[in-house]
Amino acid sequence: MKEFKARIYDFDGTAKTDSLSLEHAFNLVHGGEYDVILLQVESQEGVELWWGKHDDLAMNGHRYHTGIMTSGMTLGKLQRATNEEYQATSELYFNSANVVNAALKQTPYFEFFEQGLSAKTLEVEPGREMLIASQREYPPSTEKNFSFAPHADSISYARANDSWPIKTSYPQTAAFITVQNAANEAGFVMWDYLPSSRSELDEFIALYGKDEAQGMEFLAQFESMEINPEVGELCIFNCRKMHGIQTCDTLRKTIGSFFIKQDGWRIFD
Ligand SMILES: O=C(O)CCC(=O)C(=O)O
Repeated sequence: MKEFKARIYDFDGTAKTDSLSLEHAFNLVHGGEYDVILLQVESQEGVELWWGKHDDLAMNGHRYHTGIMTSGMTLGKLQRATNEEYQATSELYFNSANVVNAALKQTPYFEFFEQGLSAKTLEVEPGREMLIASQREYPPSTEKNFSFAPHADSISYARANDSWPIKTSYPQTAAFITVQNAANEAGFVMWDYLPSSRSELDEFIALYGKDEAQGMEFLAQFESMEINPEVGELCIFNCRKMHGIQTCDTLRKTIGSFFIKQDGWRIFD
């Protein structure tokens, strides 16, 4: 199994270096031994090729959050839909996944996870395949703290709880590859705080939306770490813990997905 240069992080601030296969790194994060591992998986030129292959898909840009654009409608947007919005939003999500997944399966990004993790796509209901991945663009921003505000991701956290088919609270891992860094090297920040439900997460989002300083004060009670992945590094992390992307002063680009284990690794976004 191919191994990559790894930087392994802990909330105590230490970073260990090692050499790990993709699956070993994923198992360490998914099993809760570490919260963040960076793997140097591609060169700068290589990663631009990965990005270019996604660009060829010519997917429409979606504004997911104020500070981040994604290449397709991601799960985050579907999960924020209310009961009233769910039907229309889910049609858009699954239809667009249906259209782009065939092309995404030919990308070096997907092939990398297919080879290293034997990752398969995830069907939440028969015939309803989730999107594999998205390109993310962070345009230059003047936000005080974050381009992508602190949040946490769990496949079970839908607002339209009655309609969303996944109720199981799975351990969930995320990964993104950095294609281009912002000039100020805006970091990835993680807090040692795992909201226990969609409503607990929504309480934080409401607090942060109303008064960012109070939101930051709330998070300050938890240990945190700031990590600066380099271009070509894959950041593998426990996405159920709060995390965010600091304000980017120039364009930042990543490609990323989420993963759960259900009869092997499943990739979705
Ligand atoms: O792609 C990135 O920059 C990280 C995005 C993120 O926070 C996430 O996937 O939850």
